[in-house]
Amino acid sequence: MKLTEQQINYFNTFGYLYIPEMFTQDEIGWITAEFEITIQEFGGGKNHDGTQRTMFGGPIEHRPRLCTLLDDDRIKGLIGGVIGEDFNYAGGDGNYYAGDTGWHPDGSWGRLFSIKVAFYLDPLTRDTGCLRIIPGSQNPSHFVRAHKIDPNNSEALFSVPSKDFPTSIALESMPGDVVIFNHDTYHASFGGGPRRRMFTMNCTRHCTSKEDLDTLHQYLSVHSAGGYNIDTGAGMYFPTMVDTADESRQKHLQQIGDIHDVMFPQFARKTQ
Ligand SMILES: O=C(O)CCC(=O)C(=O)O
Repeated sequence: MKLTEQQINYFNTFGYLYIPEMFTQDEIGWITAEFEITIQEFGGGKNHDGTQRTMFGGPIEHRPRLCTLLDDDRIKGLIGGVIGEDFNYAGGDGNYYAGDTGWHPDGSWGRLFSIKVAFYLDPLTRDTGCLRIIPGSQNPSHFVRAHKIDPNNSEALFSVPSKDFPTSIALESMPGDVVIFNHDTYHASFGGGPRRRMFTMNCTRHCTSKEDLDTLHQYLSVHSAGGYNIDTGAGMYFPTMVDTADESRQKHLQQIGDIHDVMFPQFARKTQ
């Protein structure tokens, strides 16, 4: 998949891009089945009782077939189209969500540094927990950021419920659709049920400048296996992702894998 100039403009302007039906029903069928096995066997899903979110790291990294999402030309074209074909894969989270997720960005880097690709595995509407976005809020000059407005206080500030925060949009979605957004873009979900299934892939730019490398270190001090004090047994990534990687996938694992080993030597990959 190659993004059009208009899609790239859209992403850069509004901070997200929604691709309907990126995966066929057959494909999302196996993706969902693999996700279920993973969250049940690895991610704490067996204990999910719907009162709070169940979340685990590296959702695509535990099973060989899910790892291949990182080899998929559509996914690589989507991510590569916005942050460059040499992007770094940076893990992600798998979830059974329960209830609302308030408004938040995942970062405040002030520039396009990292993105999230989100897969929602159930049909979702504006009343049942679909992703909401404040378009343009990744931009430091956007009114939310410039005036330090917390959209979660919308009711108190404007007598408008948070879920209807002015200018926000509700991205109703079907399984197979995919959303990519800048980590700096404000997003939320309202009205979801007790077992809303969703997983993400995070990626950063490949870094060469000192500024970007400094940012990558800050990023990994929080958003990484080591940052969460988790020993994957293979450094930044869970072993299946690394063990089944061909040369092409390896390019997306190299930079962060190497830096993670230095930052978290207690979890570093063992050299043969
Ligand atoms: O679907 C949601 O609840 C929003 C997802 C989210 O907040 C996130 O991935 O950071």
